[in-house]
Amino acid sequence: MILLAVLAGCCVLTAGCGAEEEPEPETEEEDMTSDSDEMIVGEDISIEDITEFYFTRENINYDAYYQRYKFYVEDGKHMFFHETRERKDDYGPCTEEDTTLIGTIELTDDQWNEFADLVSKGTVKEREDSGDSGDDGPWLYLYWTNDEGKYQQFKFRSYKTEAQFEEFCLSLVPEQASDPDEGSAGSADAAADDEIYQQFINDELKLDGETFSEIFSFVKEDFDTEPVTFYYDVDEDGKDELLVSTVFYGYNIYDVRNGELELRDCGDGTAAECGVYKGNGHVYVSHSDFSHAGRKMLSLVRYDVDGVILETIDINAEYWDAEDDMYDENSDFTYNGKKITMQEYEDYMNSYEFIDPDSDNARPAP
Ligand SMILES: [Ca+2]
Ligand SMILES: [Ca+2]
Repeated sequence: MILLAVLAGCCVLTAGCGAEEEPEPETEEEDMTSDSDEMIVGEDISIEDITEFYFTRENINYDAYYQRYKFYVEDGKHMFFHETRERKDDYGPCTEEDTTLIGTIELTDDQWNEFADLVSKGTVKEREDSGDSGDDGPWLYLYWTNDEGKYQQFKFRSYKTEAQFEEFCLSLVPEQASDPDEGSAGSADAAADDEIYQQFINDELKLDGETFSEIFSFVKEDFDTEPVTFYYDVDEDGKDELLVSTVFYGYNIYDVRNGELELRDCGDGTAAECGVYKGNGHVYVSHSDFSHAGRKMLSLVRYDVDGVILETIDINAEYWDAEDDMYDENSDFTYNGKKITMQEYEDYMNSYEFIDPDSDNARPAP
């Protein structure tokens, strides 16, 4: 299936620049290109002269990761290389031993042209010893025939293009790395998945020896209500997963993998209620705590179809001393551990939409 482990540093930044992106209209392009020390790809530098392009994103802090994409020309062929390293729950830097996914593919002309479109109108300037800015990049370098070994530091024409570039790279990885028959069998697969979910709901299929009614009997006993079931495509592969709302602990999310029903994720007590959010161009499974005093914690993970975590985002507010149990400008706000302002916190929170049975593309499960 898709997106075998491509990591997600991407989104850390995609989200990060999401906030910056909007206020920067077209004028930004003009600003960048007016600098005489910069050369414009596709104008000053011919696409045919590109020999290599490196995209690297790295986090050496907690939950360390490393993501590299490389486009290059070899023996007249257009090639794409990708490498993902992950050190979950640990500090970096990641090394070769942490590699979770790596591969090289030959690109079609269409794919290479898409790459060319994405880098065109980007700029190249003399390399600086950038030093460590402490963020996760990306660091971008374009090598071309007359770069003199120094005019290689690349910048996309806009943040939006940079985000599109990462999306494009992600799309290149899965198709080659896994499940080649995904596309053609898509809708038949989806119907087969639905049938399995339906059997489960009807108590005709057990999971780990328990029927649906047995698993969710506590909802009726504890909360005197029925679990609500609905379908939503949580891992963005075009096939829906089954979501069962258990009230206080949020959703149990079920997936079908290789024809077998699996529990993808679920709540972990009221301090880690499970939900689904849409935002930042993706769908995320959340664990949140909005119900206890002194904090609002939201942790988002993005899964691929195999249940591999591609990205995590933590957005937290803490205000332990607040007498009215409300945050204010002086509370502690963080995004992936980095301090942010209250305004930034609210902007992030507002950019994610909680998914429930009434959301767009949610489908009732009878
Ligand atoms: Ca899906
Ligand atoms: Ca699925």
